[in-house]
Amino acid sequence: MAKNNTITFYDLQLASGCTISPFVWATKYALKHKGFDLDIVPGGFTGIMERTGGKTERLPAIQDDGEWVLDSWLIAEYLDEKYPDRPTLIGDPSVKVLTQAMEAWLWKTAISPWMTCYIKSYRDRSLPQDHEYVTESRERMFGNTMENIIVGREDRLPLVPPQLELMRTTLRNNKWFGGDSPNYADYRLLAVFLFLASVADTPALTEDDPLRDWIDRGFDLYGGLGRHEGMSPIFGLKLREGDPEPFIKDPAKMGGGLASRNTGPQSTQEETAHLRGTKK
Ligand SMILES: N[C@@H](CCC(=O)N[C@@H](CS)C(=O)NCC(=O)O)C(=O)O
Repeated sequence: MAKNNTITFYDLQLASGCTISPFVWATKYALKHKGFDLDIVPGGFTGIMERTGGKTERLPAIQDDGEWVLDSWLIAEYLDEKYPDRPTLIGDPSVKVLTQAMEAWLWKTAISPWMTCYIKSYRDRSLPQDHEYVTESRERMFGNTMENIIVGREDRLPLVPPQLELMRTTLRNNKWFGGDSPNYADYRLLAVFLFLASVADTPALTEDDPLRDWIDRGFDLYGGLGRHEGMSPIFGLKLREGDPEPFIKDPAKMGGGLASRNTGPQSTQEETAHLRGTKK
């Protein structure tokens, strides 16, 4: 049982002290959701084994009254199991399955291209003692130099926002992915945008992106947990001629039956008239 309501949290930070990893961000939110105070063990990419006494090479990790728990998903499950009387993170097993599906999609759609745009600032913002490791490990991962990886990013950045319509459609009809209040699904997905804000040296989303409402509400949670001074604005992407529309502006193009509820002919007659060609 957490002593003094406090759980030891092994952070993965940039030089500014801001958390970088999406896994670590999601865990920070999960602990706050459960109402815990965090005893933060600071640090970056190098020295994780030393900081954790040889327990892990990867973060996040927590220690709850001496008990170690590793891995962001296992930590969330542990918290729900150990503290069932506190607000639920996952609840029904389908939340985990669907969130993992959504997250896999979002990583492929957004984190992958963003990594190729922000890898250099990711390294430049890391702790000085991490620079060499981050440079070498990430250049090995990409098979290219940091400087080369980011070439052409102004052409790639505008291609990402139009791909995020799935999230916009969902949030048009729901306040949170958790429904009326946020749950672990929100934290896993918000973590991608928190990661973005921790490394973005130029904005990735347009000022008027409808995702902004959910992102801002998410960053503001728990006393502004996602508002660290080391983070950068993610809205303000300037589009150039020929760039694709960043999001669907006409709700009529969103595929009626999916998002609307059939409450009788009244609710469908306009669409029916359109289908039958009898619309006046
Ligand atoms: N499955 C693990 C993944 C953890 C993980 O890969 N963490 C990365 C941070 S993004 C890490 O610790 N990297 C250390 C390194 O790059 O050396 C989880 O969900 O916690």
